[in-house]
Amino acid sequence: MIVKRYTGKTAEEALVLAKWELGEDAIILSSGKARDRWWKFWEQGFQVLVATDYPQKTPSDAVAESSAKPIVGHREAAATETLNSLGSDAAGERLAQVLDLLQGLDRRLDRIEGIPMGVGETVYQRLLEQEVTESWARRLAHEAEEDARNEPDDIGADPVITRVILRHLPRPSPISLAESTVVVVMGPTGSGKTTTIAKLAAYFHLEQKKSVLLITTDTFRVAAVEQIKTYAEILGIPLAVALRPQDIPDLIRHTPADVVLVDTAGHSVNHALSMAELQSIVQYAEAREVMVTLPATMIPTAMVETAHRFAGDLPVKLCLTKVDEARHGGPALSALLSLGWPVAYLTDGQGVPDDIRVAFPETIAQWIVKGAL
Ligand SMILES: Nc1nc2c(ncn2[C@@H]2O[C@H](COP(=O)(O)OP(=O)(O)OP(=O)(O)O)[C@@H](O)[C@H]2O)c(=O)[nH]1
Ligand SMILES: [Mg+2]
Repeated sequence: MIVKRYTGKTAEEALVLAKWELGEDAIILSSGKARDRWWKFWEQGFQVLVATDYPQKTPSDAVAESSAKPIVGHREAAATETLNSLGSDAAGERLAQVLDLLQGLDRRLDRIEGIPMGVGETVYQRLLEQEVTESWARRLAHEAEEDARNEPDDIGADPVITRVILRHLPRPSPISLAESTVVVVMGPTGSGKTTTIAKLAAYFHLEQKKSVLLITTDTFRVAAVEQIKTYAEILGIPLAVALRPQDIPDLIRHTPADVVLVDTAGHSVNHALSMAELQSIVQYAEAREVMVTLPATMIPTAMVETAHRFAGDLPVKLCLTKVDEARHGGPALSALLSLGWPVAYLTDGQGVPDDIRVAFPETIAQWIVKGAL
């Protein structure tokens, strides 16, 4: 007896394939939706499990058959045999028992097939441990499995994880100082906008020896101006306060600088008016760059939605903040992979100016592989 599984886009297609290969006498043991194996998650369709019986024949039967129907004789005989055996109660019962047994075997085989194997399994488990989302862990594990198939040597899980992550993350896009640059920084409340601006101001002013102007539009929060004023004074750079977005062009004209960093008030993405004001700040500032600060402590779905709400139609770059506070890198990685937007910086502490770095994909991959930056 032969038992085989056939899959097709439709049940008919699977059945035609089965009948074509095993003949009309093939018996359908089970049918249904193709099972969703973890490494073939894109596969959809139907499957049929089919059995056919090639009976033992006596030499005289074989000679008689071969002279009558030389090509399809054995199938005809099998069909007759099956019908005959079904005609007898005892034989029919035996056949039913055999089929039951085979179905049981098939289920066990399925369970074995469903367990991820080899490199793919290791990568999958490691990514889940780092709280990468299930769908990204599966996708990256599948790629690792594919790579391993084309690669004779076992290079170990860490390089494989690094490679599949690097394949998806864009190159970093730190602020470019090719010409005079205005950067508007926006993001959720307390996400680290002002602190990140202070870190960047220190870097451009102290290390790159550039002239820097800070503009704050955050006149809502008590002590917001004081906070950024303190940084400006320590760094010895000018600070201007814009009471309305319309004031920004004059402020920039009044104090020209190589880099203008515009701070904004923290907003909830649910506040439509605030979102509209942010858009207007970007327009009046004629910003060359818009950067959205996203804490790495957020859950991936919230990060993706928040980024979209702040960006609106603008092309923005991301700054991943509070990396040091995140339990694992997986949620942030998953969000970055889903967004596919350029990432400029990672910040990993409250220290100004030290706790900021360019978001090299290698650094993010290392965060996942080693569990820390
Ligand atoms: N651990 C950690 N804390 C950070 C980081 N960046 C900022 N913070 C802290 O987060 C808190 C909020 O930072 P701010 O820079 O004031 O955040 P903000 O987005 O300007 O806040 P609002 O203007 O109120 O919306 C402060 O206590 C910062 O010191 C970081 O990378 N890691
Ligand atoms: Mg602030």
